[in-house]
Amino acid sequence: MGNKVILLGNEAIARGIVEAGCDVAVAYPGTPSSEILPAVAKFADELGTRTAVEWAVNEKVAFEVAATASFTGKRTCAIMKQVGLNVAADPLMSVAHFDLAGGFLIVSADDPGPHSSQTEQDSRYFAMFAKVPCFDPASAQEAKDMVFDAFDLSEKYRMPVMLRPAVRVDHCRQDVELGTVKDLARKADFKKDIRRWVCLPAHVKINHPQLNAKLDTVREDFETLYGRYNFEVPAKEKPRLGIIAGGVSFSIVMDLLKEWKREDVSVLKIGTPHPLPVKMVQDFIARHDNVIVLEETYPVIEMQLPDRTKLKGRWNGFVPRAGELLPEVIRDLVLAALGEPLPEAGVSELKAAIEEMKVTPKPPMLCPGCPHRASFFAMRKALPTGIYPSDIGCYTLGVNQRDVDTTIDMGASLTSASGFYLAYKTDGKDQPVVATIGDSTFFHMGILGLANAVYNRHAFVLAILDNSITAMTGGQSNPSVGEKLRQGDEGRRIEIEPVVRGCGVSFVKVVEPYDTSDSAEVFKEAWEHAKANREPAVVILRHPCMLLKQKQARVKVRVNPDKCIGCKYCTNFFNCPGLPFDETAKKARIDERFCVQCGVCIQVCPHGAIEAVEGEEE
Ligand SMILES: Cc1ncc(C[n+]2csc(CCOP(=O)(O)OP(=O)(O)O)c2C)c(N)n1
Repeated sequence: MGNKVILLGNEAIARGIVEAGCDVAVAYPGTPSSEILPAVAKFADELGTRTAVEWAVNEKVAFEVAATASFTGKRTCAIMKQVGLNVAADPLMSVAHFDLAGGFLIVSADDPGPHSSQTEQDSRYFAMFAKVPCFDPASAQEAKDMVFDAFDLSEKYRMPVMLRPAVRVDHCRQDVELGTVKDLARKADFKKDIRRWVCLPAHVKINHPQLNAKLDTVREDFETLYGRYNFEVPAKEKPRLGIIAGGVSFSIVMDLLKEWKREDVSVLKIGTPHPLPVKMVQDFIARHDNVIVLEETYPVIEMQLPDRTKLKGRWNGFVPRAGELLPEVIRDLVLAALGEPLPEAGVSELKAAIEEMKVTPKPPMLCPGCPHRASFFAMRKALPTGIYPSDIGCYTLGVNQRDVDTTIDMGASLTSASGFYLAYKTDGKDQPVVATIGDSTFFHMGILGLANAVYNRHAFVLAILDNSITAMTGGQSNPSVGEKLRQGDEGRRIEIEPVVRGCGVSFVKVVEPYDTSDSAEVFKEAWEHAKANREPAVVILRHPCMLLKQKQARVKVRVNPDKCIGCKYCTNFFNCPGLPFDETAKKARIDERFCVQCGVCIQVCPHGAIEAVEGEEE
């Protein structure tokens, strides 16, 4: 039937964005949303649309660029992960009040669990907070369909609309129906109107009640016109349980009921959790004595109900208040609600299969040959009594070798360095502090912290770990790379050094992190400069990410067993997968499976036990 292909959930969303006639798509990467924008560019290239596709420097910028483009009457979207919406919260709150012209879609991907985020927050809460409608897909196909409806709804009520896919939808694979591009043939036509586009308090006084009225009408629409997303799957027998399920929990519940061949459970699917179709939900509750609510991760559906007395959910703690609703969690909750014992089958089989595979779980680590490892090593060698505030990127994994003392959110390495500086300064103490930040994160939010530190004369060292890529999220471009996504588009590279100098920093040195002795000397010099001049000193450690697969000199190494005393210095302070500690021999060894022959570890061993193998240097 039709033209179906297997797509990743994020690709399905991207395909929906292109087919729906979106003219401007802007994003900042972040798992689990990162695949959406590159797929928008790919489909736009394939389908020959005019869509502008851009990585922005951060989510606030992405949001404002896309939102403003919609003021011209075009369809636009801003894409981010859930914590990205925190960064874009300011424009979200005000643009919600606007009477928009073109459809404006916000895609905010959630990470229940969390798998790769610093919080487990629920973007639907933000939709409630900002008073914007929200769609919550249960599958890849539904996510694609919802993109169309979200754009239509946004244009019907001239307000932003959110799509919040959770990680299991983003990263599932499903056969998805492909369609053609909706040719809207719109021309940008910005109609000046300060009442509409300037968020003065006087205008908000009019716009806020209007926003409330819009929301009431959207709620009515969700009660009546969106039966494809909000519907009941009634029990064939007298129901012993009613389940209200949002997002991907619905798909899991349906799979379980099918597997169990249960006919005594009714399910109410809610695909539009905000504003909640309250009457529909209340009617379902009234017809069931025993009701549970399954939604990730906050009780958003529950909160919007005036009477929760009958509900078993996250609000009253029946459903755990945190964590992903995995199939085994939902299974246990449904059986507990039915008062039935847990069957052993399913999940224990899964556990047995995992055990059979003999997978040894390993914590995430920096890759072998990662330049960040060498940078950290040098920094610590130079300033062993330092405090090391860090940031969000691959380098957060420096926590394994104790080179990361704090992380808060993107850009906080610098501001935390300022905080430490001020705290110690009030005691009259010169405490060495080295902040570490990557190139993408520097442009995302770091520049502001640097300007603040220069202005206020905060003495610390800033190490910019420039691997010329946004590695953590899969290798996207950023201003220090300068590449764009659509074929034929040209970006422009921004060099970090002039930006740093432009912020007023006088000590700026670029070093090769693989040469740890040289960079350690520069770190010492930088700290002396920062202390003497009461200003941040910047060391840029530049070496391409190993994943960029650039050709580099290779040095074959070995551990000389006569010199290795088994002190574990290399394991504790370098922590390379290619250099494990052999607990039987009580000595370090080279694991050829992982070693990339970067040769940096030769500089690490205080006893000179790691040696280049003669004649093997390239
Ligand atoms: C507000 C926010 N947006 C996006 C992310 C996802 N994210 C994690 S690290 C990172 C950037 C990493 O790039 P960079 O700083 O260059 O360091 P690298 O990983 O290349 O070492 C991003 C975008 C996030 N955690 N928080």
